[in-house]
Amino acid sequence: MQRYSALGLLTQGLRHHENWQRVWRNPTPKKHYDVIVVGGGGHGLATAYYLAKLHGVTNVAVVEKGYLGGGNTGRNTTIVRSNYLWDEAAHLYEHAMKLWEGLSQDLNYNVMFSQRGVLNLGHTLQDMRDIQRRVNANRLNGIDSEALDTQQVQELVPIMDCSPNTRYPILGASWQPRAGVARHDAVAWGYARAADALGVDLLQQTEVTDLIVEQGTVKGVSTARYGDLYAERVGCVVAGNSGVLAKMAGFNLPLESHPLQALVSEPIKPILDTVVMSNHVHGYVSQSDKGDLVIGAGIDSYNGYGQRGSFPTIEHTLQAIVELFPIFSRVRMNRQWGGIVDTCPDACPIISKTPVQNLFFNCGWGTGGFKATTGSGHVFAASLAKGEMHPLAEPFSMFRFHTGALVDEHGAAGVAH
Ligand code: FAD
Ligand code: PYC
Repeated sequence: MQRYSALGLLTQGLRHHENWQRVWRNPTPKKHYDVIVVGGGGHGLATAYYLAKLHGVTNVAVVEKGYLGGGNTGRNTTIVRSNYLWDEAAHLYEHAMKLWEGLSQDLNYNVMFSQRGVLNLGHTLQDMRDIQRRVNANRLNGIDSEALDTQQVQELVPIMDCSPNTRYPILGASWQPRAGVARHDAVAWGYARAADALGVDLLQQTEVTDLIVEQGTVKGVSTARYGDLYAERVGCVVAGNSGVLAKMAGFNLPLESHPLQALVSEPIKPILDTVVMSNHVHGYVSQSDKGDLVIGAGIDSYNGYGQRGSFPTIEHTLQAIVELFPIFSRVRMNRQWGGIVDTCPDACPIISKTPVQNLFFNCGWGTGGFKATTGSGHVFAASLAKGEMHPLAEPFSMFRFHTGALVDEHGAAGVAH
């Protein structure tokens, strides 16, 4: 497992600061772009980077209403894995995983991708049957995946209570050794810096207030800060705000926006060197390189845009985590926050053309899009450059909700919905 020295972390921190200052001053926007990407999260920034790097499309603006990476990209719990059930999803997430494996070198920026493995626990016979089914499907797709029994789980995580008398006895788990975590702000900064170096305009504090549509074709965006900006193609990558942008263009998306919460503890000595998730008990935990326990919950069941979340959800998660890890019962919480995730009925994304010509959407990643940042940006860039959807994106058209060709990944979503 990769670990980082204190000096390495400090250097990385200074580089973040340096990049923040460099990118912070917005360039003077052009009036006309080849592509405007709305949303400066990881997916939007990755899209801009691959457009410039792989397709030679450098006349690109990323228009972000806040600061780069300040949405879900900077709020997630950084779990990266590709153990999805259905071929369509498995291919897309495994494509992303392969890009993760070379990302620090590609960007010349350490995104601290650490392949420390992810366990998805099973607590009932039905959980174990679902795990076995998914592991088999993963292996048929060439994805590293194993089904472990209680004893094997205990060996991997000695501090977890695997005894049979607990409230949620652990019957086993799925295990993906190549899965892990990455540093989420470094991912945003790495892509931003590389896109900036290739000539992409990064326009922060610039909210898109309307989409300019004439005779069924998008012509550009109206912004609060710079007025109208025109483009040949517009790609919207705005996560929980996607429904709002779709409404501007005159159509609806089958998305719900829900708060999803996480928290970190005070930093403690290294104690957990893998990622433990339990969909059944609605909680998951890893330990960051700084030493904090990174803990996340299931989604809040109500719709909302408040980036906080409700107390009962996080209380339930902490009860479950303490049941699994009694040793954590006296660790203090440091920070708690929420993000707004955009969930689709089949727990899969939308990467798609829309009823408006030259307007594309990439959204619906819900609770699981951080791991897809690389692959999503890669296939969306190809789609925007060519005007045709990349083959890996095809199954995720918004029109699947008309045809019924859903890709139901609720079981692999990893987080309770
Ligand atoms: P964002 O990072 O949200 O970027 C969208 C951007 O669009 C924002 O910066 C926003 O300000 C901007 N925007 C919105 N409206 C406008 C507008 N009108 N004009 C201009 N800009 C606009 N996924 C995993 O794979 N693993 C995890 O462990 C994981 N944990 C999570 C934990 C939490 C608590 C949360 C909230 C999410 C988690 N996720 C996880 C999901 C993951 O964070 C998201 O799916 C992913 O980050 C989405 O990236 P994005 O770039 O599409 O969205
Ligand atoms: O999709 O693996 C995931 C995930 C973990 C935490 C939130 N989402």
